[in-house]
Amino acid sequence: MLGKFISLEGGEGVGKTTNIAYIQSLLEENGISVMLTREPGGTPLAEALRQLLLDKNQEEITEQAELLMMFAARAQHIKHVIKPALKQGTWVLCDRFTDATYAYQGGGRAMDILAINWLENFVQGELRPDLTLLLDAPVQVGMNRAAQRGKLDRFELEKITFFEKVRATYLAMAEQQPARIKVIDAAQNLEHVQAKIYQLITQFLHD
Ligand code: T5A
Repeated sequence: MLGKFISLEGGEGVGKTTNIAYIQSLLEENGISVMLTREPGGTPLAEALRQLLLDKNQEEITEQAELLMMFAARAQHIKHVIKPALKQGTWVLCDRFTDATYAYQGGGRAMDILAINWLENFVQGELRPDLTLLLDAPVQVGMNRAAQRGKLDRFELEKITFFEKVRATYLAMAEQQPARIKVIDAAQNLEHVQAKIYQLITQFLHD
């Protein structure tokens, strides 16, 4: 049996990292073997690309280079980590995946969606998440939480309007693909957020 592929999405500071371990524990309580990973990243080369992508103290990265680096990291991640795990029956829980490219590069940077779509098919073939949990909160809520955590990375220095476009793109995708993308109100306290996650994961396990 192939493992299932679950991704976690949302804007800056909405709580993806905080909640991923909770989802892992819910799945493990049901006897499922789970691997946690993240994008960009997940392999040594992809993590090196992540460093370059998040580092604000370097030459300006063109939009095209940024998009290609995201997919270069993803190609490594899929071949060396995600597909082998799914093949073994391990479930993959990924902090961001290609929806982030549509939201940040497609929405935030207004890059050509057809180019993103072509790269998605080229790099992933048929691979898509089986379930995506979209943590959604007003931009300022997430930015305040991210700021409390300390130093801001290259993306977190973007203007509010950029993140408004990211959020709107995520919500539009959720509306277009309601069977896969489930929206969670992440402005609520952690207890509420995790109660909703519990409900969605339980439902997914019984479908
Ligand atoms: N990117 C990524 C692209 O542009 N294109 C792509 O294709 C991909 C894959 C990656 C960056 O790369 C971009 C997007 C990103 O800018 P990242 O580290 O994955 O960076 O993403 P970030 O959003 O920067 O991750 P963060 O760690 O900032 O946000 P999280 O993980 O969503 O938030 P988390 O869990 O660290 O929580 C932030 C703070 O809020 C508190 C937590 O305790 C923490 O202090 N918190 C709450 N407080 C109150 N109530 C709640 N419900 C809370 N939930 C969390």
